[in-house]
Amino acid sequence: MGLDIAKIREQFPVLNQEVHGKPLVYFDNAATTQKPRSVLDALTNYYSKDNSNIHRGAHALADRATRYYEETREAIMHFINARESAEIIFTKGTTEGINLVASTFGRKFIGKGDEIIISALEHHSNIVPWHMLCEEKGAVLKVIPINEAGELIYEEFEKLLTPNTKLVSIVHASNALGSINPVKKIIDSAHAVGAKVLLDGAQSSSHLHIDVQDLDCDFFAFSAHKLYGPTGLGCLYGKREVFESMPPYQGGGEMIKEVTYEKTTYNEIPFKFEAGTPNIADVIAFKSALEFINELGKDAIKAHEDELLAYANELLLPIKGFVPIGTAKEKVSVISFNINAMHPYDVGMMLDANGFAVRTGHHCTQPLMKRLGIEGTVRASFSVYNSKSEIEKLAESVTRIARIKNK
Ligand code: C6P
Repeated sequence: MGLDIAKIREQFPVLNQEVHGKPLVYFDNAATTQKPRSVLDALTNYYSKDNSNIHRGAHALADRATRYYEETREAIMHFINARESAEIIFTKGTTEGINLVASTFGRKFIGKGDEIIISALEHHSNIVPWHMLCEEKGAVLKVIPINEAGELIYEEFEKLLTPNTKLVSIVHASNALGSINPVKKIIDSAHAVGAKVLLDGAQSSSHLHIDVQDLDCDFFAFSAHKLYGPTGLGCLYGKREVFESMPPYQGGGEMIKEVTYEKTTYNEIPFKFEAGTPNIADVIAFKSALEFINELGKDAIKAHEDELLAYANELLLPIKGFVPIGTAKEKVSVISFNINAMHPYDVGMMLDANGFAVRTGHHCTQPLMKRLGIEGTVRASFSVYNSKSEIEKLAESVTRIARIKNK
């Protein structure tokens, strides 16, 4: 049996509003998802009952807050099937996770003439940290090309691999086009030349079943806010032996074992990478977001989102003037498009006037837009609380907007 979408929507107070006099249709889920009541309640509960610093105080509140905080780490371990919770580090988001790897693993293990491979589908947060590292170290950044459908060309990836490849850092699912990359094959081939692999899971974590042991990736970075959780929070998974081989990220409280004026010895993982008072409330509330997902079931969520994507394709593709951007065979529930030669921003404004929240522009993937020869796209991205009737409304609006230019 399918999910009861009306019932699910009741859990998201923000969805129940009008925008410009029209019911809100929230199709900007790839940017951030809305939060269920349980997450909002968890935040309020924490601040009204448990607020305390963690891992430090010997009092009841500190003890409770620490327990709840570490329970989220355990929940994430199960969510991505890590071997142990010590392999989960809390960050600000995917961006910080990737920067952490660049600053620690990168600084220690990547040197002059070494190679890092990314793909043509990357978000800026999986390009810029490597530019910064390459500039500092004299390393080389290589880019796996894509075909016209927005699919990575696997054969070209194999040609880029050399004994100098130290890291392959690749997006699991593209935020701009939705393409899902063949990451398992990529990981196996990268390991065969001794390279480590980082997966940018910002988009895949919300749509696909993630099993880091099965994937065998060395790092997996993702953001809580794209998984119905709070903003400003993310996770970086890393294999224990890889994390242990890396120097710390930031220095400060909590990440130390002992400090003298002469010397610091560092704490065990994961604490070695979590300097300072962390984002306690949001970590605790994130557990409620994971429970929300687990209760519905990842498979049921994916089935619903796949159905929405198929329905959107069915209704939108025949519209005269509708230009799909990114037609990969394997996609998460993201549909990027342009209408005739209209500027995506203008289309976005017209959709906004009709109550639709979509993203327009380059989606923080400027090199990808350049590769596709466009300035940007309009992106509608679907989530578990979206309905087929919302897709029908989108198709009606797109038809009306396309007529402006087709007259
Ligand atoms: N993409 C989008 O609208 P942060 O901002 O750190 O939570 O996530 C960065 C990030 C990294 N990789 C991918 C594939 C992403 O999609 C994102 C965030 C949002 O597409 C905001 S730019």
